[in-house]
Amino acid sequence: MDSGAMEKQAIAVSVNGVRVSVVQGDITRQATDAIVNAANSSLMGGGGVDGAIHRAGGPVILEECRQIVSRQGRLPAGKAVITRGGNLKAGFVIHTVGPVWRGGNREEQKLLASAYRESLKVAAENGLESISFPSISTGAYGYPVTEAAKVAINAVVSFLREGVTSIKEVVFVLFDAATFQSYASGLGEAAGGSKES
Ligand code: AR6
Repeated sequence: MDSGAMEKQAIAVSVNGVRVSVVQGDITRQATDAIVNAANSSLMGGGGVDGAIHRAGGPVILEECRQIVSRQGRLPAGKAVITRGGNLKAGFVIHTVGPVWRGGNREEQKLLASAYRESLKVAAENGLESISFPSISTGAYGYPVTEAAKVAINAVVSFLREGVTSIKEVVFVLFDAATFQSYASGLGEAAGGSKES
């Protein structure tokens, strides 16, 4: 079965000419120019979406992550770097690190928003046109999903409204139904852009 057929499509909106949509599915199967990895500061792989991306993309990703860490050290929360995508359909992986949830008063919101913004900045600096995001920090890192969805969508929408870049499409790819619902409602509420469907 084609991976597209397995995706549950919710809504798509247009923000400053950029299509922003929410689907339920497996981000490793996305054919956008880049997919974003919810990594940890070591960039050495892990569980969750990180493990899935390294498994699907193959050793080239880890090799490039090693080079990045040897050049610039561990990647702080809220920052992003780019590697090739190896065997993935996506040509590139943008690795970012979300905050660990510690109750909400430890700059979690700021760091989560920064993870989305910095990933978009890296995509634009590399002239990429399409990018897929997972739900950063809401798995192992424990960020409550409803709040994370709002932060994620607001960060993306405000970045896109600030100016035109190479980016033409942003897709949130959510693995499970509850996370998908949170992002679908979040996008419906937040984006004052024109609705496509
Ligand atoms: N496609 C899309 N989303 C996925 C996939 C997939 N293939 N697999 C899991 N998810 P998590 P975090 C969802 O834990 O909270 C890692 O070990 C998952 O259901 O992957 O940022 C890293 O190395 C959840 O909704 O990331 C770090 O140590 C979301 O992705 C740590 O976990 C994020 O869950 C990062 O934790």
